[in-house]
Amino acid sequence: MSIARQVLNCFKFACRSANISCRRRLCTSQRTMTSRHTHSKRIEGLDKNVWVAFTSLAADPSVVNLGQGYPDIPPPSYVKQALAEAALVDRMNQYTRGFGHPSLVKALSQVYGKVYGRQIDPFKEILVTVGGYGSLFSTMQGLVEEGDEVIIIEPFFDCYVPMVRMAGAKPVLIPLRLVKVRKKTITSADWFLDPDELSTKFNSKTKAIIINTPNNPIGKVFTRDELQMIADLCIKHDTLCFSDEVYEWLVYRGHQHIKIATLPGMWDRTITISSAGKTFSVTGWKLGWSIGPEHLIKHLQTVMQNTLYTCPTPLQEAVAQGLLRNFDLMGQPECYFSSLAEELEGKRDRMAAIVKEAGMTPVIPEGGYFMLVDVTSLNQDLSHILDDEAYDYKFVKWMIKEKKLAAIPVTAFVGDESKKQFEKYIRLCFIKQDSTLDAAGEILKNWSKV
Ligand code: IK2
Repeated sequence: MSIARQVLNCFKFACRSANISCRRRLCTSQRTMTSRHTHSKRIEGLDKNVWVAFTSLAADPSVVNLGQGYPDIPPPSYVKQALAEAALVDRMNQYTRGFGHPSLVKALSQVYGKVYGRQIDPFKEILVTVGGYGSLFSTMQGLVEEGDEVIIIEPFFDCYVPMVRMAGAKPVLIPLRLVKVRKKTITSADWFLDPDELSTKFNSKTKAIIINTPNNPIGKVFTRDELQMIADLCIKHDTLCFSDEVYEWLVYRGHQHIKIATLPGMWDRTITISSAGKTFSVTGWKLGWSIGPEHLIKHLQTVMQNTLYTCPTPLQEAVAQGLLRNFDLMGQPECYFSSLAEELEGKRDRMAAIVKEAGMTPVIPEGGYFMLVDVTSLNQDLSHILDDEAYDYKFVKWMIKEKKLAAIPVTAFVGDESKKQFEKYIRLCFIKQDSTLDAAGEILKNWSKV
């Protein structure tokens, strides 16, 4: 065999072996990947998410979007201006204090000092995080552990259950129940928490109860008596309370937002969560905060310093400016904390009228910017949709496709056992420009026309 031929054969052999061993290595590595590197137990069963599913469906510009809760009205110009100005200051473009930019935590302590009627230490009793979500996450990770139980009131903001599970604890659900009264108008106040039923949910494993007032999605504003009843149980069973109050300023006439942390004996056991996104109609800024006693907040701070470390400095500076401006205006009609609620009350009433005209039944919210709507009376037959999903999921998907109107299905906010109770409800968001509400009105007016 010529030298050239021998060299060629050698080369072919080398290539073949390399190929085989490469393929073998690939197979072995694939086997290893599927058997060892699967998801962690912490996230098991948590892959489905209503926002991921419905935000993409509503993204089509021909769809009128009353789904996810964000304003399409402009935020106050002074917060946008403050952000632009902050970005022009060089040091504002660098990291700031991890637990909250000093000017923001000071502004928060000023505003909330007035609301709570107590001094709030800006550095020890406040943590600034990435949105209300970040506040909830650091609360759950910092204070809840394996074997704990956490009581959650249905319908609930959907991330509570996954966050409790990711902390290794068990969510214990209790539904709000609709008082059976024959009335022309149903409001969120007609949904109540049965005190006897709630007391059966507390036991020695109960670490905390999560409350949300004003509530998303139902719009219920818990009364002082209801909060006192919850507080009594927390004190009796020595549990914590996580109070999600991101809609704290959005309360309509005749109702009052009360902070459970201000009830006797509750400050020491309560973390209160709020959001700049909801306060100033800037949901894209994703800034939130937790307020509570130092002995609890310090554990949330530990989570923050080891996960996200800090939040964007210019955004924090702009929110601080917005808070200080409105602190000076508190009690006056121009204060955004109250003027936004006034503006929204008109939109709420308009939305309710539109929905009624279309033959559906609204649940008039006392607070927040969502309205539950009972679609039972439409008798929309969806039996041709074979998906194994709750009626409201099918209804909203059908409505987006056929009617070009997006909403959120309410069973996304409840556990399996309560799905039947809520599957004929959809949630509409009404913090929208009049033109958006008009467009929704047109769709609903022409509902029965093909
Ligand atoms: N807590 C509640 C009760 C919320 O509603 C939200 C945000 N809203 O979600 C949009 C929707 O329901 O359509 C949060 C916490 C989270 O707040 P943030 O956006 O500041 O993270």
